[in-house]
Amino acid sequence: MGLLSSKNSKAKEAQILLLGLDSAGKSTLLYKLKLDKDTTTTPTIGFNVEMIELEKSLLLTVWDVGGQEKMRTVWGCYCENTDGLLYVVDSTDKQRLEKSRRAFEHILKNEHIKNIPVVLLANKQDKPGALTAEDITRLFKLNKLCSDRNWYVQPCSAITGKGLTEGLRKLSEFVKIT
Ligand SMILES: Nc1nc2c(ncn2[C@@H]2O[C@H](COP(=O)(O)OP(=O)(O)OP(=O)(O)O)[C@@H](O)[C@H]2O)c(=O)[nH]1
Ligand SMILES: [Mg+2]
Repeated sequence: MGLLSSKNSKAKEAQILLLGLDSAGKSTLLYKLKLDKDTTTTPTIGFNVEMIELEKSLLLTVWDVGGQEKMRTVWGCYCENTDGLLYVVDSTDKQRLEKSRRAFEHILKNEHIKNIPVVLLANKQDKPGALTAEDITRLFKLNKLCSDRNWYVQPCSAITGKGLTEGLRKLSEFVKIT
């Protein structure tokens, strides 16, 4: 189920959907992972897509869809054929945490991503006052919301790069066993 197609006899390919509110840091982290350098982003209208080879045996195609209000209405269109969801939260944006939680809860109901594994990235940990992974687990009520799937919360910073590979690796592990 989890691994969609084989490009050759060795490497498997998986489709990863990268979602989260606008300004959560999706594009910054995608390009940090892909290019290992800092990029200046502009709000994503539409999507970015990049292939990331985390290990020789698994090629990830990561779809980074814009998170602005208008874009959120089309998130559902990107869910088909998805093997894993990366959901990015700005851990310092306490005012919009509930909005982010609601958007997350809504997308989890999409039938195409029913039961697929989720890694929630608690981003912007380099900033003072960032909520911890434990805070976000509790505030998002993840035990309840994700009781039907594998899930994990990874603290990270798209600016320093800390935690990004770990988050992606965790999702890859889940995708392989799903
Ligand atoms: N300090 C800090 N700033 C970050 C981090 N990640 C992203 N940012 C900043 O947050 C802003 C928004 O980042 P983007 O990557 O464009 O956000 P996005 O989620 O792609 O937003 P949309 O495309 O509108 O959905 C930029 O100014 C980034 O430099 C982080 O980990 N730490
Ligand atoms: Mg973006």
